[in-house]
Amino acid sequence: MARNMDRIVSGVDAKVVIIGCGISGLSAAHRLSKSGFQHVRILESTSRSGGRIKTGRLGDKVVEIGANWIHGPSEDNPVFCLARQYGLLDPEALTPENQAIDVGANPPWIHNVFSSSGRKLTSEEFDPAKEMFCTLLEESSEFHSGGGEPRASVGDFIRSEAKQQAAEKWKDVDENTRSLRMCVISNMMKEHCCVNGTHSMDEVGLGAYGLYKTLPGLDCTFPKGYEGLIENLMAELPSGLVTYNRPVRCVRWNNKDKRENTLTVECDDGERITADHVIITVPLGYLKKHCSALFSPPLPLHKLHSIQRLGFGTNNKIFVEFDSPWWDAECEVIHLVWEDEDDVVDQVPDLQRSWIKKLFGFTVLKPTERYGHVLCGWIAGHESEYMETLSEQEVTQSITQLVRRFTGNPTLTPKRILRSQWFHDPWTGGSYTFPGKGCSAQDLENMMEPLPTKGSQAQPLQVLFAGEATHPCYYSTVHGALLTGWREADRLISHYSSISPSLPKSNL
Ligand code: 6YU
Repeated sequence: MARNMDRIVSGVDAKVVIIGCGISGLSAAHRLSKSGFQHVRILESTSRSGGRIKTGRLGDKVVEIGANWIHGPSEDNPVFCLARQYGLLDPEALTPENQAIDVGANPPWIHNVFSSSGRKLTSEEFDPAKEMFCTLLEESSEFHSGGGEPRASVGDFIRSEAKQQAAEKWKDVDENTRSLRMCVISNMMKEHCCVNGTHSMDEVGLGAYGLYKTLPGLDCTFPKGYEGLIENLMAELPSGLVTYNRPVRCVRWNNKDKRENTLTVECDDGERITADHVIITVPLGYLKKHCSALFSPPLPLHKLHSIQRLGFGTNNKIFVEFDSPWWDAECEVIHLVWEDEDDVVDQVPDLQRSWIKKLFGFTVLKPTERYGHVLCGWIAGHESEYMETLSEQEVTQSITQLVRRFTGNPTLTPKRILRSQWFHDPWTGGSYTFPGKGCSAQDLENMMEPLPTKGSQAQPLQVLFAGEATHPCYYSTVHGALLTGWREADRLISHYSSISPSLPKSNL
């Protein structure tokens, strides 16, 4: 496990207010409280802890509305280490073999592939296209922003390379198979819109794509729900530390009026809370919309530009339960390939009529003994945001038509469905961060930089920034978010231990 500062700062009186009780706010509070900070408070806008870690129910089945997997469950992943410590994982996730598997961002899932004419595709039709796509995606990670990249976005790069390579490598393949393989590439693009939480791969910057780093370990889930992690961390905090239903409206920092406190947090209900330090953990989606109202004086320009340049899109899930499976017993992911998409597309032409075409397919909830026959459909982008506006009945109808068409079985009927609606969550505004076009490592540096910025004569470390969008290489993940909470707590612990003597302390 990542080590903490190994320090306890005896009885720090400083008042620390943390905005947001997701994993980053919680991990910051946890570390500060364990390190001798006596006045730590979390203000949370909703009635629950966890933020984008949110476990729900489909009938009697536990399903994840938000974060799904521990990405890279191995020794350097603090989420894995905590989950193991709290006894939250299945035995196979704990094995050294599982921790050693290194597949980068491509889990080796067993797939079934169906096409829009109701046919199951052969591996000859699917595998060469998948291989080409994966190679191009890997190449996309190798550019470093600096102007040398051949295209502005990952989408542009993959589309132009795929078309060129298909014409060369597959010139002897018959026209229909070649066209179908290009449709498979469109399907992969849509899948990666979900992985990246973006509307289109055309919005993901090619130069910055390689900033994201993976950890070894085959992704695993929490059998009783991701929220178990939140519950265990909450149980170790002093009671009453979190105030719920308390949205923050404005952080007034750098107040030069000597009669008032330098730093004040103003809540929606009008309450004003003075503090020595504020840790902001609100999602990037919220910041994009509200940063001009949330800070007074406004954030420095370089920070504002980075908030705009970084991307924050929507990835939603649609859980669908069936009485019996229509997929193979060993199948882990189902791809749905539209046969009219050989132009390498990841957006639909008409949202209202064809939003469902953006759903790339389903993952199968495993093991079957635990979940029965439940699929999780994945849909990203504006099509996903439009889906959120429909009634559950309308979504069910579209899903029913979709599976009937792709399987050629007109009797298939979902038993029940449940979908997420992250875009319309007023405190999130989408799902997670991706590097937009023109982004670089500097943007993530700017995101995490505390205020006032270096060189200022004002009281230091007034406003600190944590949350997944502030991690230099694990943005968009739970482990990234958790590490940023620890990072900002450690920043304050260092600050106070350079002022007051520190005592040694064992690990958390
Ligand atoms: C992961 C996964 N996963 C699926 C889906 C989603 C996300 N992630 P929080 O938002 O939690 O907390 C902020 C709080 O602030 C919140 O409670 C608010 O209510 C509150 N707040 C806001 N405004 C406020 C105000 N004004 N006043 C007071 N309070 C306020 N991560 O590790 N595994 O499987 C997935 C997935 C559908 C939506 C995910 C996953 C992302 C994580 O959920 C997320 O990063 C953290 O929970 C965020 O915690 P936080 O504390 O920062 O914010 C190659 C390559 C490509 C690169 N990308 C790889 C992508 C891999 C990511 N894949 C994710 C996939 C899924 C399926």
